[in-house]
Amino acid sequence: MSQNRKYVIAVLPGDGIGLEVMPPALRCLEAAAKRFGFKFEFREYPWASCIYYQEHGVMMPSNWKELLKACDAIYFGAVGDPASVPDHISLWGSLLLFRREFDQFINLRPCRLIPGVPSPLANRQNHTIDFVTVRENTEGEYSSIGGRIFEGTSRETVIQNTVFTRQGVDRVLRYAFELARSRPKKKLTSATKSNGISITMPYWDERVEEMAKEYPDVKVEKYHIDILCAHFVQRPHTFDVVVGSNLFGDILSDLGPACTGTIGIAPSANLNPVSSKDDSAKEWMPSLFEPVHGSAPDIAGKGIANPIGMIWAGQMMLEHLGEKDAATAVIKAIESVLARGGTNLLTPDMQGKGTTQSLGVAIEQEIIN
Ligand code: GGG
Repeated sequence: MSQNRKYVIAVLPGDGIGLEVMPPALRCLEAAAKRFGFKFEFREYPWASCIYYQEHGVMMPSNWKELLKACDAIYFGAVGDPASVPDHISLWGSLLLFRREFDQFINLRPCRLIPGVPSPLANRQNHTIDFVTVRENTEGEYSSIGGRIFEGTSRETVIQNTVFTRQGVDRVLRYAFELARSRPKKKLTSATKSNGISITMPYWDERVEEMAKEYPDVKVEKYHIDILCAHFVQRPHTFDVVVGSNLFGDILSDLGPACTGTIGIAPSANLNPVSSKDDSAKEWMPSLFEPVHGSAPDIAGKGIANPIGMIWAGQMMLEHLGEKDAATAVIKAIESVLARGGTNLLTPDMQGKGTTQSLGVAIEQEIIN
């Protein structure tokens, strides 16, 4: 491993609690870099935020792509301030644009029951809950294709299409099958709704069945999204890799962490797994790491947001950059601080009275030691 490892990271804190959870997370990453002998250059930008929009009338400067492509990865906080900018404008002007333009077609969202996190599944503390949601991240229900006609009349009609392409469906399924194959349980659950959504979802199921033939070692099951949500609540310990369309994956990856305690600790990696800086034949497209949670305007400014989702997303970024030892140290630090816990350290989403600052410092100290 090179002695002079340095990573350039685009830091986009965004809005609301994104601005609050980013500083402690950056300190944790700095601590990991120092301990494991590499360096970060953090390039922090105020755009991809509603604050920027209010001043400039757009979410980002025109050279945003160039600035981000100059980086090894993007570290993103949260976006949205519905009081000033409609959510679909802020999201499509930043996060969803990044996913699409950088072809980050995999959205990986791990979910674990971690000792110390108060969970509504307290009676399942003896079970290991450890699964990953693989969300299709560039098409599906998140298409911008559609429109309104007869606006303002009694015939007002609104249409939005769902788009499943063979390439789009197959590449997310391939990734999920490979991931399932690499894990001890070797199990893949596919989220569908092919009984009601009669064109796109049967196609999704067909592609799952077709690909399953190549993975005889992976146990495959499919559930309609409604009953799958019920199973997430009642028997989350039975899941391993769960693959879903853009919308279904989004819903499941909030539900999972909520069942195990709090969405405040959940991380997310938006990956372009085929782009590489070393392959000049391909266009470089950076991957993006963010907490699953949004900007949470209801608690923004109070200093009580849980910084763990942001820190854990940083841990996924370390893995992605190839800094495995540093990534292990960060996840261990999160686990040991949570296990030690205590009302004064845990943030209110974990039924404590702690602050973003104190929980962040505790994890940073644990990484240093
Ligand atoms: N931490 C990322 C963030 O701000 N998420 C807000 C959100 O609503 N995201 C929607 C999505 O992931 O599709």
